[in-house]
Amino acid sequence: STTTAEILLIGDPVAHSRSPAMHNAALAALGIAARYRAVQTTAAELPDRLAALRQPHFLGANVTLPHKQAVIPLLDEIEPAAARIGAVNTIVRQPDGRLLGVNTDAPGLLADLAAAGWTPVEQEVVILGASGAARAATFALADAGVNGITIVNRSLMRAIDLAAAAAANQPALRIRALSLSDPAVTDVIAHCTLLINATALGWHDDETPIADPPVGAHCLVYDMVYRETALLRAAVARGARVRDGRGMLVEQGALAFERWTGRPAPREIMWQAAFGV
Ligand code: SKM
Repeated sequence: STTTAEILLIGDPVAHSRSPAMHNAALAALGIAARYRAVQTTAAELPDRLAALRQPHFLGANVTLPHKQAVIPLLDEIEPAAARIGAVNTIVRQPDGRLLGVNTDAPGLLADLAAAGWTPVEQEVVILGASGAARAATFALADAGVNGITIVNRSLMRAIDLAAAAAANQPALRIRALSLSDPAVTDVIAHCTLLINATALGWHDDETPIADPPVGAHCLVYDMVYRETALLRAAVARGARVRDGRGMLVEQGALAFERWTGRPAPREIMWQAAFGV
């Protein structure tokens, strides 16, 4: 008997994810006999889950919160870009069973910003958060050549760590770290041209890292959460342009799909399956 090829989504929680609908539609559209399945996985279960992924019928996996950093020591090889970011959201099983760690969040974000007509020239960026998603955004935007980046986080230590890592990689970049409670945050936000929410606030309720960010009308406010959030509503009220994380979900998924299957991803079909009415 033959076993259907499989791709997993490994995270906790995973029930809310649009990835299974999105990827299964793409696999079906291209006639690829494989299925994509979300498997809720605790930290304690992670080593066994990764070991099982070495079986021949697996193409690979996506990794989501909170495991993007924790999977790294469990993999056999990490692509340089993912190693720099320190977060893996895509695992590609090699023909010999070795597991390769990749980050498609970073290029996915840049692709979606480009689709929104955004260019890195003269950009002053504020990133909210310092977790794996914030790290992907910071390295992606630093490499893209923005003017300056400020990382704003509840824990100043983690923001400083990320700023130092990005600065070591791009000595010409102006980068700084601020605590969310620092009064200077107001001024930095008022002058930024791109504000990104890379915190988990807004995923599972109506929380927001900043209740009323004082953004100007020249600012693009980008929320990685893939629906309208309290942050985006506040930004709209201030006249700013906004974009939620739906495009990024499709782009990071498309890039992962191309790595697992070797085929161009059907992005329109993926968008419709994930977010079409
Ligand atoms: O990086 C992505 C991940 O590949 C899938 C995902 C989801 O299904 O919600 C979210 C992001 O973490």
